[in-house]
Amino acid sequence: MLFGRYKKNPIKMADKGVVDWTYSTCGYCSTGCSIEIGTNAVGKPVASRGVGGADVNRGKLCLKGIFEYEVFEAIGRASTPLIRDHIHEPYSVSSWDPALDKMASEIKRIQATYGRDSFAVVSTGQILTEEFYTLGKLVRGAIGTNNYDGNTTLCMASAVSGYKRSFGSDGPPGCYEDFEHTDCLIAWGSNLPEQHPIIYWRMKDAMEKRRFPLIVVDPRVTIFAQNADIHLPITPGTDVVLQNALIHVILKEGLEDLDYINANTTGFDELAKEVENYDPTSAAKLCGIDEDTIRTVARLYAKANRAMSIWTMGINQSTHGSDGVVGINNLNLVTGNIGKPGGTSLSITGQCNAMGTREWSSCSGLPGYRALEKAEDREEIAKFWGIDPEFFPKKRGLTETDIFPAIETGEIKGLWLVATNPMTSMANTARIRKTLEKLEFLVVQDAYTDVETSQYAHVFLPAGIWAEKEGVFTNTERRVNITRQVTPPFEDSKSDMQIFNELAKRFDNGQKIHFPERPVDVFEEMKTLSKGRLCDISGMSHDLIEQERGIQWPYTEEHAAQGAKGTQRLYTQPATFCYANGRAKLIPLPFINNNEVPDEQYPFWLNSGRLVEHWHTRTKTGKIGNNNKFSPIPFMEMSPDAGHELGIKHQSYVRVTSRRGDAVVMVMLTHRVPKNMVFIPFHFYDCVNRLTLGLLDPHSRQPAFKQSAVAIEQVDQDYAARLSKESRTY
Ligand SMILES: Nc1nc2c(c(=O)[nH]1)N[C@H]1C(S)=C(S)[C@@H](COP(=O)(O)OP(=O)(O)OC[C@H]3O[C@@H](n4cnc5c(=O)[nH]c(N)nc54)[C@H](O)[C@@H]3O)O[C@H]1N2
Ligand SMILES: Nc1nc2c(c(=O)[nH]1)N[C@H]1C(S)=C(S)[C@@H](COP(=O)(O)OP(=O)(O)OC[C@H]3O[C@@H](n4cnc5c(=O)[nH]c(N)nc54)[C@H](O)[C@@H]3O)O[C@H]1N2
Ligand code: SF4
Ligand SMILES: [Mo]
Repeated sequence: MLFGRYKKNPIKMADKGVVDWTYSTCGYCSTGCSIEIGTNAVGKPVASRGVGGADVNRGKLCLKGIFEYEVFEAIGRASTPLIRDHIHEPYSVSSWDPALDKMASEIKRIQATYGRDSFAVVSTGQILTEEFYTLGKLVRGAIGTNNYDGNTTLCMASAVSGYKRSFGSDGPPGCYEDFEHTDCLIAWGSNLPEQHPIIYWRMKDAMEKRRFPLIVVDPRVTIFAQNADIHLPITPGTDVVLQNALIHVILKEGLEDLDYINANTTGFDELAKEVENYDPTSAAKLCGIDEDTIRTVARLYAKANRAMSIWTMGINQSTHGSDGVVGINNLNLVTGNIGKPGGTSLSITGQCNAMGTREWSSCSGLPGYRALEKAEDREEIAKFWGIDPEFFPKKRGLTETDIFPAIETGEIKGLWLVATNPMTSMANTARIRKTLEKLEFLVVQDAYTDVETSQYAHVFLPAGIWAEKEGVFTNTERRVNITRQVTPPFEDSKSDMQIFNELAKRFDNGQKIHFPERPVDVFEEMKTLSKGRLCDISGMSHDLIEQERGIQWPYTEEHAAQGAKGTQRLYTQPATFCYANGRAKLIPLPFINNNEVPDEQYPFWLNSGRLVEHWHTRTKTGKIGNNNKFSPIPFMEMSPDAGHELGIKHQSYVRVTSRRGDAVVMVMLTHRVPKNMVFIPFHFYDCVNRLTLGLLDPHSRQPAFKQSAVAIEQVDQDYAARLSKESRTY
């Protein structure tokens, strides 16, 4: 194909020899782009392209999707099971049966010696929904430990908790199409252009057609903030103060939607009483946004015909994460902006299938948004699986962030990690290292052997990745989309579902419960269990999903019979919230400042997050040249003014210290951060999470990854350069 100046050096697209394209859904972020993977004559994946007719991305992909076909055969792919008795010995190569036998017998030994809950399981937001459902069946129904959670506690837990508190259930009510209808958008703690580039493109596209004001709340001057009409550089961890102050102004000026409030909510008087305390003059001192701007934004939002809020980790990863979500919901309920086109409260999800785990993994309960706390839910699922309901615990067990401390105290002795890498992604990794070393038995199930946690495992199980398997993901807007198998699992690795099924056979209940082998049969079970639930998928099928390029739940059999599209929005009718009285709750949010804040000894805020080119702990993007080349080593954003005061030069190395540990990084002087803040991407091993404190939110148990205090000192440049090179695992 030829582009550009035909006669002068035309740009020629490389002919990759694609003979076949297979439909899939991108396996990185929760945007949920439809993607096709091209394979050559010998079946090797050689290209990716966006799917034109897909509503989400309309042919586009970001740079992770474009190079995603390279993840299959990247350096470090795990090819065979590995076992050893002690973590200081080298691994031996194993075949599957001995590895799974060892795993089952160690789980049984630990449970028999220390009790059922002494073996814990931590999973992910990155396997297929059919795999999540199967893992839940195995853990809840056969292994029977209550200490089972996912890395979503590091990610979406506050959104889940906030939705449940406000609306009576999890489930994002809005969709991307809301950008087309809104008259005002506030984005809270979200770096959309880098972290969800295609959602950002949808927003920009809507804005070009019909200009609406954009307000970005972020202590950093991100690209998003630069493109905003109003940027609110909030003092870290104080979003709740700003939310209360906005509602204060709205109520003082009579801008609330009283009809909506009266028909759809409870708790208005209590909320009104609490926000009395947050007049803009006092609030400005706490949240760092001046009082006039608070008033301007409150008026803009409340007077807009339709106003919406989106948010991501700047809200969720905070000691007030769950409150921050409730605060956004309060703001939308008070202004009558839920369930309307362009009027919504939309959490932007993180991982490709963080929604799938919320709906189907049973981590926090039982499948299909059922709760362990409800006897009828326990009975229904036990009957469906063919086991005794008494096998289930009667309330939820520990979250990931409580499982690690329970290993420290000796309550938990064994752990199984499925597709997550806490040695790099949890706060205070020195503590995590000691914790992992303390385990009697650790299993790591990952697609790459060089994942840092494998240093501490007794059994390593190699898993197939993303489009080596078939099944569905749910994206940010509740859209279920399908991944077809492009290529078989790498060498002797197995799909996660095959691994779960094989392990199930080794447990008594596992023999009683039916574990279908084909993803499509698992999907049929989920459909049956979803009937009448909020996340009803009973009208869907794998084929219909591919044909429609994704379908938004709820999608019932009646929807399918009528040939209807999926459901774009929840709570569109009056009083249809999930509390028994159909009303949403307005909840007062008193603010207590419990963060670690900068002081004389540690004078900088440490903020952390992500970059467009990298995915999390870099097991994937660290090996893809066209991603890794943009930031191959750890670096830190620092303001030129702070650099000048400390005599620190652009691109020199510094040592950053906190009360937990230290890290050496290269400095990028930039006005993206204020003078009293530094920002370090969390993608690198032995880097920012050596420093973070990770205080927990009381409702969601999500860590405040974005608020710690650090000091910065000069280091010997040659020594630091050597250290930095050595820290590059690939
Ligand atoms: N390229 C790429 N894309 C990704 C990912 C990735 O690793 N790489 N990961 C995916 C996942 S799992 C997730 S969860 C999402 C995360 O997506 P985002 O949350 O958008 O990304 P982050 O960079 O973690 O944080 C967003 C912003 O929060 C700001 N922030 C810090 N403290 C505060 C605060 O107190 N208040 C407010 N209002 N803002 C604050 C930070 O300055 C930062 O700019 O991205 C998803 N998309
Ligand atoms: N400081 C700081 N820390 C943070 C954050 C932050 O903003 N700041 N963000 C937090 C957030 S939001 C998140 S979501 C977490 C993410 O933290 P992690 O979940 O630990 O990060 P990943 O690198 O995505 O780990 C996923 C692992 O699964 C493997 N994998 C991928 N696909 C498959 C598969 O199909 N099967 C199997 N078995 N394995 C697979 C990958 O190789 C990788 O090792 O990090 C958290 N940590
Ligand atoms: S925006 Fe997200 S889903 Fe879309 S191609 Fe990029 S990483 Fe994949
Ligand atoms: Mo996340």
